[in-house]
Formats: sequence, C-alpha cells, structure tokens
Amino acid sequence: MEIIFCQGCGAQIQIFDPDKPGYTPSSSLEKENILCKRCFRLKHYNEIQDVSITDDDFLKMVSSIRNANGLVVHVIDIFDVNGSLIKSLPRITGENPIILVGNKMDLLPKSTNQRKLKQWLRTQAKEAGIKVLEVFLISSIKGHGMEELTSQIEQYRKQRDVFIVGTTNVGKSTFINRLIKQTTGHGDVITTSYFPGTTLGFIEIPLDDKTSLIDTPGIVNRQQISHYISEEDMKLVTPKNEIKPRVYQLNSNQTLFFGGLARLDFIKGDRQSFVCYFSNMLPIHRTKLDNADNLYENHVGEMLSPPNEKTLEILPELTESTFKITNEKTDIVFPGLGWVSILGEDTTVRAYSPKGVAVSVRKSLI
Ligand SMILES: Nc1nc2c(ncn2[C@@H]2O[C@H](COP(=O)(O)OP(=O)(O)OP(=O)(O)O)[C@@H](O)[C@H]2O)c(=O)[nH]1
Ligand SMILES: [Mg+2]
Repeated sequence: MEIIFCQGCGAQIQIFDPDKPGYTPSSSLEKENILCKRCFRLKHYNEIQDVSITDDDFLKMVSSIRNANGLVVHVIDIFDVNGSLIKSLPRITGENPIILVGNKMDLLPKSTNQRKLKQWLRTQAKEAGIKVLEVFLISSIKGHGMEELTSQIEQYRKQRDVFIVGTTNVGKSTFINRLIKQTTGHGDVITTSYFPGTTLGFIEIPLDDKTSLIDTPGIVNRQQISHYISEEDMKLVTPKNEIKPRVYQLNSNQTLFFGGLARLDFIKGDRQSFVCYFSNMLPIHRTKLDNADNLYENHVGEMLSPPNEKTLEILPELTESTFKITNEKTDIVFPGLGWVSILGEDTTVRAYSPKGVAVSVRKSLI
C-alpha cells in the first residue's frame, strides 16, 4: 500500500485500527485530500479523540530536526511565555538557526510596548539557552505582523526548509494555515484546535521544488495549566479577545481569587492598585485575608469557579510562594492563567497556584 499522511494532522493514514492515529475508513481512501477520522471529528464536531502517542514520542519526532538543515521558527504563546518557551531548544533542533515568534498578540492590550516586549523576549530566550537571530510579534488569527515575518523567513532560510516548532497549543498550525491562505486562498487546510496535541506528525507544505515549510507536533510541557484542568475550564481561562485589565485598589491583608484556580494575598505594603490581566471570562473575587482560607474551603467549585467538577477531580492542590518586591513595577505571573501587575514599593505578596504550575515574577511587561 502507498504511504499517505493525513492532511490535517500529519499522522500516517491506516485502515486497520480505529483507536490508533491516522485511522480512516477504507471508503475514504478514494478522496483527493484524505483526512483521518480524528481530524474529521475535530473539524466538524469539535470533538477530540485521545491518541496513544506519548510526550516522549513527540519529542523524539521533533528532535529529528537536529539532523536536518533548515531554519527553525520557534513559536511561543505571548500570553504564556513561561509555559511555552522551550528551554534548551538547541538540544532538540541542533545547530540550525532559530528565530523566535511571539504569537497571539491580539490578546495583549493595544497599549503594549512592542519594542520593550521584544527586548524582554530576547533576554528570556538567552536565559533559556536559546540564541535567536531575531524576535517577531504576530497574531496568526488576526494577521498582525505576518507580512514582515514571512519576508524575513524567506531571507533567513537561504533556500532551505523551515521548521515550525513550539509547545502544544501555541498556534503553529494556525500560523501555517494563515500562510497557506495568503498564498493559495485555501483556508483551514491543517487541523487546529484548543486541545493540546492536535498535530501528530510532520506536515510538509512545499515552498518550491526542493524545500518545504514543515508543521511539527507540539512539545508537551507538563508545567502548563492545560494539563490540569477540564476542557470546559480551558475554554474559560484561555482568552479569546483582547484582555481588558481589571484594577483593584487593595489594602494589605486583602486577597484576590482568580476563580478558584489561583490566589494572591497582599501581605504587606501601602494601599495600591493591583492590575489583573486574565481572560475576561475568568471571575475575580476580592476578600479579606482572614476570610480567604474559609472562603476557599467552602466555595471552591461554586462561587470560586473555575474549577468545575471535572477539573476538581484532576487539579493538584494549590501551593504558595512568597515574594518581596522592592521598588520596581512587577508582574506576578500565574502561568497560563495571566498575571497581576503591581507598583511594588516594599510590598510582600503570597501567591498560590496549582502544584506543578509555579508562580514567578518579572519586571512588568506592559
Ligand atoms: N487569540 C489567538 N488565538 C490563537 C492564535 N493562533 C492560534 N490561536 C488559538 O490557539 C489554539 C491552538 O492553535 P493550533 O494552531 O492548533 O496550535 P498548535 O501549536 O498547532 O497546537 P498542537 O498541534 O497541539 O501542537 C487554537 O484554539 C487557536 O485558535 C492567535 O494569534 N491569537
Ligand atoms: Mg498543530
């Protein structure tokens, strides 16, 4: 039998095992563009079928880039930089040159200083052991920054293949679909979804007679919140539109709850603004610190939701870390959920997040 790959996810097409990747009923083999059953269901019913591919299988697959010769485009999610920047990417992609692309810019407030943000990303990459040629900011959905990026990719690739690499769900396939649409007019050729792990194999899009643009499966990062919450909750905490910052004037000994998934205690410091950047759909509750433990115990999953019932079954307990902030505008980052920006003059806060998804602080982004 001729070897064919699913156009939507890159899995090798097979007609024998409906539970394995790439399954398609033999009656569909006649079609010109073959889509596996899983992609078909995702596309038409937005329903995901689990596959028997492990984190390690994906990593191994992507690591074959080490032995290739091409340009690596590392796509990250600008809303979850901690969770999506791949530390020591060079171990996976070898000597190949790398450009860094911050995707989903449409989610950040328009007032974001892009020059500062690029500079910050460059530093982050360096600290993670990644040498990048250049940093770009784009929105694959809205098209922002796409033209500049495509012309730069054309320059940097020097007639070689281009590999689109990143953790799951950063928008690699959406980005490639946008490129295909720009050049051929065909939309949604590759399967995309808000479920992590959509793309299962390499998908080659020819650039010319000899070289291709290659979509790759996402690298799985177990520190991402998406592994600990239900699909319904994932929809709520993933912002869909530009984030509207929510501002709370707090005195010390007050607490903010982000649904019941994260919590921030204002322990010490002068009255000040806490500017919260989260999905507009995630409810924020303010309460007295004294009251907070009680409130959480009695109302998590109800007033403090998400988590919904399904998430509560898999959510690790919240763990705390304390941060002393001296005199710099600082973001307290809850990876995958959002961040809180404070002025921070001699301020102490205690932050809680699900175990395994560690809170961090950074100089303010916005
Ligand atoms: N707001 C916003 N969402 C985006 C953007 N690009 C992609 N997304 C969304 O992010 C989710 C993941 O997109 P995919 O393109 O499937 O991501 P991927 O990196 O290919 O994921 P895997 O194949 O699982 O590794 C989808 O819900 C997309 O709609 C963007 O520019 N802005
Ligand atoms: Mg994909």
